[in-house]
Amino acid sequence: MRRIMLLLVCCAALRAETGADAWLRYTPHSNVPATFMASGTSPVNASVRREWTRAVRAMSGQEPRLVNTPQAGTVVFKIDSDSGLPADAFRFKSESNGSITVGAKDDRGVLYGMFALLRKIQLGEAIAKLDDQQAPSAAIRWVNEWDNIDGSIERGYGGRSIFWDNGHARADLTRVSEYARLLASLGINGCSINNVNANPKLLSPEMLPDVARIADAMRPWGVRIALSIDFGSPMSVGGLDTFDPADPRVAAWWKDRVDAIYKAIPDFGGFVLKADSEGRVGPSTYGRTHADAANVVARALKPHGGIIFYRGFVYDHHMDWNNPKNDRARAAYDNFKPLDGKFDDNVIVQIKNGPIDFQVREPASPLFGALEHTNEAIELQVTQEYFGQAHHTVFLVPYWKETLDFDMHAKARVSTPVKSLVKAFVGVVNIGLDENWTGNHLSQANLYGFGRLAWNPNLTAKQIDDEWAKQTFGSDPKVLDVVSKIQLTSWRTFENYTGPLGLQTLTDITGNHYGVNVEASERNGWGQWHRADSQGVGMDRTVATGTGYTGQYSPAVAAMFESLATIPDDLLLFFHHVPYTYKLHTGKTVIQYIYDSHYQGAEEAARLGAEWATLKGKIDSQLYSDVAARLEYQAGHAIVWRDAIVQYFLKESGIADAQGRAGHYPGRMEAEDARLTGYTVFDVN
Ligand code: GCW
Repeated sequence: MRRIMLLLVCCAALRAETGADAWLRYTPHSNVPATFMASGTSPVNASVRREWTRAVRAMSGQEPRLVNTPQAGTVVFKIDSDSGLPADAFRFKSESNGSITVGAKDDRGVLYGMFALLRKIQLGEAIAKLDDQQAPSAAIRWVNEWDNIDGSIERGYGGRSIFWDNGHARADLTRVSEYARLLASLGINGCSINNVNANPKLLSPEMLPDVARIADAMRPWGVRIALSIDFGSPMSVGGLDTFDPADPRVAAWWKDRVDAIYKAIPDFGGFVLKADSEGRVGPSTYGRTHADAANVVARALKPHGGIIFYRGFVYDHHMDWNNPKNDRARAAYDNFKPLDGKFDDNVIVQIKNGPIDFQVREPASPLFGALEHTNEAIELQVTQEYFGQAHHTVFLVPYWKETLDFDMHAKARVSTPVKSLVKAFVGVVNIGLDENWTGNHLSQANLYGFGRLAWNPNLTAKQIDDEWAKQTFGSDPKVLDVVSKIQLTSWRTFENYTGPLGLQTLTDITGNHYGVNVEASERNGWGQWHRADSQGVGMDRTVATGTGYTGQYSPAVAAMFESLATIPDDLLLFFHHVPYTYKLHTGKTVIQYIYDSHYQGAEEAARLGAEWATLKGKIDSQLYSDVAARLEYQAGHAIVWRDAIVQYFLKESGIADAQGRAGHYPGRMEAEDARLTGYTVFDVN
């Protein structure tokens, strides 16, 4: 028996790494507890027993034994409703008889405690003397998936939907359960399963069995499901002649629909609503407010304990770019600040990290500091829409940390970093059917990092990367060193070649948001303007001479952004319009910085690949080659970005690059210089 087990462990180690296991690889470890106790009949309790068994088997090659009396080395999973712990929290305790108790108030807390203990073992941390308690920083930790019911995903780069195909829930929902398991390992407790650009059909009675099947697949992992809704549904699927939130028939329709959902799915989480934004209908059709819209739905959910996330991402995408006072960055605050205090208590306003739209660098949204009597969630984008999609490697945790740690000075004399103001975390993930979920294996770190920050935003980017890398790649220090160098520098590298100094991502704004397209972010209604002309560059968002956006921050923050003397260089052009010859705090001119950062960025992108190449033979070959190919591509694409942006600013400014690089393209041949040889002409019929 023992020999067979060892053989199994060896086979597991030799199996190619598809990435499907992500950070739950459970590689062999010593001192894995051999016995355990776990009771309870809920689906979550059953997951605890199953997962523990699976993990111990894989890590030790032994079958763990369920016992009735704790002994030395027994792990006791215990639900104790009188533990005094908050929901989802857990406690580890090494007992005098040598057993370890993983205790919590509810089954989900035990599940999270179990994953935390497994993480400790995977990280090689000692588990002999435990006395530790962990509670999540925010009670609500959700992911949003922008999946359409035809199986496509808006801004998804890891394959087609795991949830939907051809208008229905997939026949086989195994991947959904596996995804819920990954989410549970991070403590994520909710998942909305369809695009925020919502298909109203999902609320129709015919679709309810499909939705309920998905809920069944996620429930054993403590993940409640939610739906994105379309505000016009009372009319489009309900057959009413209105969707006016003030109309009692509309309120009754929402109540009926919600009651029906809870009948089929008693632990349903709630809704996500994108209204009056990017062509979605909303309360403005009837001259009503966002609070009216949110509350009519919230009141239907309230008796069932459901919540509604109302997206703060509301702006006019037909804004006149000719008017220098127009500014998309102002939109969230202008729309929601006047409604502060008017939302019901089961409404959460879901706010993107920055005021525009997941650009390469943005300041924290002023709305975080401005809403004092409204529940707030931070929305972070895990899927790399503006970050090279699955083709470029960008570890986003350092960016998110900057926002979460940014002090909004919302209260006098007390520090109020964003992480202290939000009640909920939402990550837009958009994983897909690709075996490794995210397309780029290294992008799994972003999902991991989102979940860890939602649980504990005080973790550092380095801690998160270390944890992820060890669980994903094992403990070889050389491998860990390389992975950490790549991940921790990748955001700055990407920024350097796609939009430094707060220019935002200079990409194809009106299309796929992927390649370089400087001009696309100008002279259209979408509002991601950088205002570059022959004299200077940057959006003047000051109160003194610009759009007044800085005035949306508390006085201390506003003053810092308003003044050229105190604005951080990294955000200069987000807040100010300056001549190209303007000198940064470092003394370098803006134009020279634009040149230098792009050359540096492209060089660094090439270095990522060179670093990775040193891992050949040290990690699984399939994983190695897949990432190597992506990094090689990234290095090439970074040159394309560099040359296009540098050329654009050289032409606009007419100022030469002090280092003589801009405008010269060694190794490049112009199309008109090309000559064709060695061909024959023949007629095509
Ligand atoms: O950035 C934009 C995306 C849209 C998305 C929208 C949103 C789902 O390009 O694809 O729509 O944000 O967040 O609602």
